[in-house]
Amino acid sequence: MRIDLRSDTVTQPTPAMRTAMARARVGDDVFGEDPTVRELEELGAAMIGKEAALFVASGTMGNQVAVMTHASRGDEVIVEAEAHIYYYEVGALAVLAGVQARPVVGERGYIPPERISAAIRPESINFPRTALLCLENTHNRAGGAVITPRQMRAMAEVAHARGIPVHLDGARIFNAAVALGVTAAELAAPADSVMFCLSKGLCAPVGSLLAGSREFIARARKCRKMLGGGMRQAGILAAAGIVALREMVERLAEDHAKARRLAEGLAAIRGIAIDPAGVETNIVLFSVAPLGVGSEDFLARLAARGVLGTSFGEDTVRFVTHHDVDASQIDLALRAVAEVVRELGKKR
Ligand code: TLP
Repeated sequence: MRIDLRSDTVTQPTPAMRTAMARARVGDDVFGEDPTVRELEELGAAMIGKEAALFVASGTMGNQVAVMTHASRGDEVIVEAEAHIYYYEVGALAVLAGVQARPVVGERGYIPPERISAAIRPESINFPRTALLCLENTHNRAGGAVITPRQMRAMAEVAHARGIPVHLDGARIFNAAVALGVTAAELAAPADSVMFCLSKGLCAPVGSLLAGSREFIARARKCRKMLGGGMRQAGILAAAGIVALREMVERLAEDHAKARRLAEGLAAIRGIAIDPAGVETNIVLFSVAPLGVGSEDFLARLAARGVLGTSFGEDTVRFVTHHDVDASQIDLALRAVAEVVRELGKKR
């Protein structure tokens, strides 16, 4: 038995994707001649409500290309203190974009506007220029927390009022949209650029899109090329992305239902600390602190029973539900957790 709850990135491409990939018409995308990439970029731009989009190799590449396009070396970029772009991208803000991050602590991914306002640098010979505000929806380290359109607008407004553009890391923007019952375009409207992933809950094998104005995307295209992201006959990959956007968005609600089942099951196990009400999408965070073990130790015992998760801190574990685990496997995973808890109880 192997139940992989490490991430929605582990999803396999669907049979429809493999068929589309095999049949894709392709060309050299650096010459702008791949019709399937162009179709994906147009579809993605329309669905996210922006003028244009750019197919990139990964969410990380999309985020970093965005920062490089918005900001210059030595600029400062405001990020939520646990945002992926800052926490999980190997220091790329510093290394690739050459910017300095200004982390601001948020509440479940939402940064109260007055905290954003306070972090914006006034003009001074001593200060870097605040060049960009980065937001994340859903917020990964906040446990897939959803940020509403009203909150998105409130955060973007303070930046825009000071002439600062806004980038949205919308790796799981469709999870947020489905959970809220709004369109992804509505959520992305306050942002000047948005990155969203095809390779997470939407099950495409590879790729993300960066969207924005036509002028922004033209400049971003050069940054992508600089990073080695000009992918030639990328239509093979884009074909799966088109299926992801056309067929896989609405079903994200099923992943959310499975996460809820998982959260409620975990809440019923003594020794697991979780607030099921905090589970809004497909990410489930819980603490094993009451068991007196660290998350790595807990995960190793769980892996020995075929259930995989990731460590999200000393005693925090993350499970992510997705297309390739069904409700019965969620129940099996819960049984394995209960067994590990029993085993640890005996040890003490
Ligand atoms: N996140 C991965 C890990 O890196 C943690 C995961 O398993 O959740 N933005 C957000 C909000 C993300 O969660 C991720 C991936 C990315 C960007 C980067 O996407 P990739 O992995 O395609 O570079």
